[in-house]
Amino acid sequence: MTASAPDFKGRTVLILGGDGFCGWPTALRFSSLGANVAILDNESRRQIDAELKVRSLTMISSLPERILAWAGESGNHMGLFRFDLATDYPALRNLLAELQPDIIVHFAEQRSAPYSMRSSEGARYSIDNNVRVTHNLLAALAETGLDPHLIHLGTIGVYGYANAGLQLPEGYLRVTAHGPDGRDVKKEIVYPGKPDSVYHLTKVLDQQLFAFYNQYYGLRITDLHQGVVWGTQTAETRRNPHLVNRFDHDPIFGTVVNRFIVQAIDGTPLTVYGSGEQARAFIHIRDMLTCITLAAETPPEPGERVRIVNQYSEICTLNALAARVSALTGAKIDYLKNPRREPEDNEFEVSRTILTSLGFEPNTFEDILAAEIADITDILATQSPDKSEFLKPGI
Ligand code: NAD
Ligand code: USQ
Repeated sequence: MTASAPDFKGRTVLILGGDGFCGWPTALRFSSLGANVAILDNESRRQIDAELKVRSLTMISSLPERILAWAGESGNHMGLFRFDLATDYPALRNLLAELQPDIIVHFAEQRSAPYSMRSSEGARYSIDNNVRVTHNLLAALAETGLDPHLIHLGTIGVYGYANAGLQLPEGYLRVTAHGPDGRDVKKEIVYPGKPDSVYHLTKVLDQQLFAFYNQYYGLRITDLHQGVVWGTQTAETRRNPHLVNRFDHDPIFGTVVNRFIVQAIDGTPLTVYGSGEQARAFIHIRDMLTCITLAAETPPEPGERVRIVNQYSEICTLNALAARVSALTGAKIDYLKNPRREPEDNEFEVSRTILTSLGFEPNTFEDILAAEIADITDILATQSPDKSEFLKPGI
């Protein structure tokens, strides 16, 4: 945390994907810190919920209701724009030219690895949507000549999870290249992507797009390589039932910590995939907000290469995580055949120099898991009308 609360008064912040799990609380946070906030979302995620016949366990209000409730609570009016970033380039270009944002936070992608791997349709949609959204945005910034700070939510999964004893750097790798003519050249390259899903592949492709538009057009970009997000409520989403954040628990969009918490509350066993020795990086949603505002306060200098920042609070294995949840709740643990193709006993060391140097102090499971379980128990008691919707075992 920084010593004093950041101040974004007078700054215009555009949140792409501002109806989502990460985007909605981020929009509220920037608004509460004084920024003029606009949300752009095509509500595709709500449509995917309907397609998959799943829903957030919290009763999320419609986007206009959310915006209205926030105006009532805070007196701050957020702009709302609803169109598809992948297919409506003119609308995007015109909106940017009109708003002239100082900061753009880009969350607007299909973010589920299982969704991208469940069918060729899921894979094609993930590539088509994510790559086109990112490229349309970059092309529109180049065309309009605007110079906002673009903050993208990327993923630690771009590095792959089997890093064979190497501590993962923040985006760039120093290498000595052995040329075919026998000469050695030292250089820094973007860490070679090793995605485990088509979704993660889209983030690897995003990295190349960012590198090109940064080098050619001088766009100022921060790419946050984020771990698995958990938790749900933030200081702002608690202020009114219409502001509640989404809580995904299904096997496609529910991330593992939130699934384990709901399983424990529901009295069903925790579903550990495979050996459970997979190590992952995790971050609570409130820490995510701290990191995004820290990044927003410290934009790259003009001419600086894409700033790649590893964003997580803690690394642990799924077994360690399940043991913690079980110790707090008495939940049993089930080991299921792993539905994913992923390394199951990876060493995983990831540097986090930049955020630490900016003053980020992470919350760990030790610090906040028990309180989060209690909190989610309370939220679900009031927010989840149909308890039978709770986790079904399986993938
Ligand atoms: P989410 O699915 O809840 O939200 C994404 C939002 O983007 C949705 O509201 C969706 O409607 C919107 N969107 C998607 N395509 C769009 C398009 N073409 N035009 C306009 N809007 C569009 O996902 P999330 O969990 O909030 O994740 C947000 C971002 O953060 C993603 O890019 C994801 O890769 C990244 N991230 C998430 C996590 C996590 O654990 N949730 C971890 C690391 C990184
Ligand atoms: N897992 C289980 N049991 C479950 C669900 C998942 O053991 O019930 C395991 C998975 O096999 C995997 C790990 O938990 O090993 C994480 O899975 P997840 O579904 O929680 O998260 P993941 O697919 O990695 O994706 C999430 C977000 C994605 C983001 C990524 C960050 O959905 O948008 O990019 O976390 S990272 O993992 O660092 O790449």
